[in-house]
Amino acid sequence: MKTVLITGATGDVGSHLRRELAARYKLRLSDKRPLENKSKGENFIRADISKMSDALKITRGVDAIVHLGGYSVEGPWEGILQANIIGCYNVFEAARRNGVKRIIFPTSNHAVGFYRRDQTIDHKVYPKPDGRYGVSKVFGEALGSLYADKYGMEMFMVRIGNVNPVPVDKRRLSIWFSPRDLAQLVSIGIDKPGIKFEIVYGISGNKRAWYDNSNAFRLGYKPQDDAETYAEEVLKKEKPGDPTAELYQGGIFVVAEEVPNPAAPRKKKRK
Ligand code: 15L
Repeated sequence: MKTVLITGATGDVGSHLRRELAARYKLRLSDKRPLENKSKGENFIRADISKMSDALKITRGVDAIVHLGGYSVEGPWEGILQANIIGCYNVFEAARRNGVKRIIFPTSNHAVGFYRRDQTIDHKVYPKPDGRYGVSKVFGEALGSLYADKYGMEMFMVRIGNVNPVPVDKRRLSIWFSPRDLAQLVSIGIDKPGIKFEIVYGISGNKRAWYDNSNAFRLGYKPQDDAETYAEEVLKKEKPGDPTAELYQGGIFVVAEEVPNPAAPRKKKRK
């Protein structure tokens, strides 16, 4: 059984993956935050990937890395710089030094969020990030490309839409990614032989998708879910949104200045 490191394991996507992949791999979980609901037998290492020493420690001796750790929404530059630029570099570089070849990097729909919703885009389009967070994901994709070409590492980039048990609004009907489809695509990233550098879209088989996900299908991905099942219910509840945001695939990220990260430690108010 392969040993797989999941960074950012306490987050939303990490928690779904922990559950879905537990029987398939020996998981090593890590995060900056403590793992509160640790089940018996789970192997957790608390680590801050903005420190190279921590990145070296957690990546030692694994067969593959699913690098979820980092800032997961639009936010202030300093946080994104530490977690998504320095942290991502540290994890990729630590993997190289420890001889770990395979990395699954969950990039984001926000790496291409400034494409319009009336466009269908594939894995070859030029990035169009919709904020600082999107830029940090493009950085991860570029670093993955460098490490694949220069060091022969195997990089599987998943531009994730929105992972949720059910789609939550109209925009997410296009980019919804069910937990079991997420697990299937990540497993392809871990197990498929011969990967060099691939970009795929992390979405279910959604009827309203604005991605041409043929690269994922070519690699064997067969989504089991389609957000359309929930469309009627979701659209009934939908309220009109910001008209500019509605034009673009990235939604409110294209207009947001700072969306606070609910996972970040709260600043104390000054008296
Ligand atoms: C993302 O990349 C975020 O990590 C997630 O929190 C959602 O905001 C998602 O995109 C989305 O666009 O719905």
